[in-house]
Amino acid sequence: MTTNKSVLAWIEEMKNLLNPDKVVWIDGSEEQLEALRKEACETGEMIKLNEEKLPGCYLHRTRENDVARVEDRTFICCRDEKDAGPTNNWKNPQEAYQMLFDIARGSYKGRTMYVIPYSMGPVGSPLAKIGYEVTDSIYVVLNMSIMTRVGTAVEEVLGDSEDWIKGLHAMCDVDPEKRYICHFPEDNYIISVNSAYGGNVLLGKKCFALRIASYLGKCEDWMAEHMLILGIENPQGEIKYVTAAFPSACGKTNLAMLIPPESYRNKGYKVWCVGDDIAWMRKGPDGRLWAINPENGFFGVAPGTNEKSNPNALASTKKGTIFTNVALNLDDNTVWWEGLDKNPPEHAIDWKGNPWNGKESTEKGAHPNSRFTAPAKNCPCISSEFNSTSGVPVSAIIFGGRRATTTPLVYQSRDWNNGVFVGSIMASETTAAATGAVGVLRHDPMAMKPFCGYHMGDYFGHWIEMGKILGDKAPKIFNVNWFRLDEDGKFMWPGFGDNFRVLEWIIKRCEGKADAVETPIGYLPRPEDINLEGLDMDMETLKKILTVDNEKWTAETKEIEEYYKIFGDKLPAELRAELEGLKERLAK
Ligand code: OXD
Ligand code: MN
Repeated sequence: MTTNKSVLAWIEEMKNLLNPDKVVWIDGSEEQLEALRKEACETGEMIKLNEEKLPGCYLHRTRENDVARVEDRTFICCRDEKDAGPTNNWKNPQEAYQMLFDIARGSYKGRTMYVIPYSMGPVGSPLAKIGYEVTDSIYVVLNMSIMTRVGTAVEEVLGDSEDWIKGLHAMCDVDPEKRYICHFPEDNYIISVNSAYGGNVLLGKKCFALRIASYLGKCEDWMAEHMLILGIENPQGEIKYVTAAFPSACGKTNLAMLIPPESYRNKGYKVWCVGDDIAWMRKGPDGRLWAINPENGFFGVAPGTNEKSNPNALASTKKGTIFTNVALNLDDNTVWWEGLDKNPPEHAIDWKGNPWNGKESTEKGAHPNSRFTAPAKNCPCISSEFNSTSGVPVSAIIFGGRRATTTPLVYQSRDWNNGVFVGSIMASETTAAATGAVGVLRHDPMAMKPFCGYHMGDYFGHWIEMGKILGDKAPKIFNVNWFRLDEDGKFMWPGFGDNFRVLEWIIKRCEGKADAVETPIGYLPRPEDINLEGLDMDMETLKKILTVDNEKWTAETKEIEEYYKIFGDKLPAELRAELEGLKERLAK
């Protein structure tokens, strides 16, 4: 336990507010965590899985009404409503504190208050930051212990500093009507009440590492982004790093752990995963942009994860993992989800806790947003730099989305500002990671719409600023789309491991070793610039997904023009100029 006065004062405040029977400080020791796992199994909060097949693994089920992030109940509580911007919900901070404290008051009665000191980023890294979360959920403690670095070592690094983030989580009655996920960027404060679903309650992740951190990044000249980080090793042993932003559930975890096609593997190419969801990036001493993954585990979507789509993620879940809302196979006390294999269990319990026969039932066994919380160190392709306190240098930034039409397989932006424009016009068909309709096209600039802790127009401005700070050392910016469909609704690009072929072109472009053609939207590879060795794909299809359709793009610019209106005068002039430039080039 710490002697830090600011921490102790806040914990005292929390004790008085929440009225717990007991306070337990999480020290990060295996003994303490093991005792908590046991306790959670005794109360039914978690189920211990087959120790031989899945050592140290557990299953947890949330309430049926508490299975995803709740964007409509997520608020940015800054003093001036204008600073939250058009893409965030806003509440007045004083009113929000009052409302949330009223909801949480006394709610730990009869319960334990767990105090979790945690570091986002390797403990002691100059790029890392520290938070405290109080919670009345053992599930949260155990998940935070996988997703972040927790315990006494973190408190030692913090010392007497007041530079830390407060996080209050109270399960209360898990009442969806009183569920709020609130952020106070000006106070470094997060409050989450009436939920027990990961994305809403593991406060280090989206709440701190993106919403609060994006605001800190703007104030302190760095970037907190919804991006994976991966390293690509060539046969000479040189590793180049890229970061990539995709909206939720667009295959970010798959790309982060990709296995190159056999022909590349035989030559000695490898991919190393540094992170699958969040990147914190800062200008390094050498002037380049350096990135760390602030997390320590993967909170991945289970359905669709299998031996073919992502063997590395699957391997990561084989020990020390907490599964949430997947099906329980009663025959051998293991787990199952849709898309794991073609052999669903007959004797099972579905994610709602009901008996389930996977061979006969038309209901799903696992919730579409069911998750695994797996330690990053389990991942067979985890980067040797994963724990590096200085991070990794970024050669390229990749944006992408799920677009059935219009957006080609890959293109390179003309320069940094044009790249910021490309990120700002990102749009994607929605998935199950958040509540709401699935399959609807929505704008999701830089995949940050649900995660930017301040005005998105100012956020674009911050990106433009970072370009000036980095100058000619700035990473090159690209856009990819793995999801083009043909007339029959079939994917035109194989995706998964074959995405490596596109990464190869991207790296070669960064090294000045690959050709491209200039088009109105940016630089595209010629079909022959993408290596199809060992892939059964015809040139005609590749040509189609490497073509810029002027008509569709002209329609797109009209759409962008409409969309940009929501930013009003906060839209940087540079982005307006980029849009005008694109319109002119398309008209030629
Ligand atoms: C996630 C998300 O959980 O983006 O990573 O929804
Ligand atoms: Mn995410």
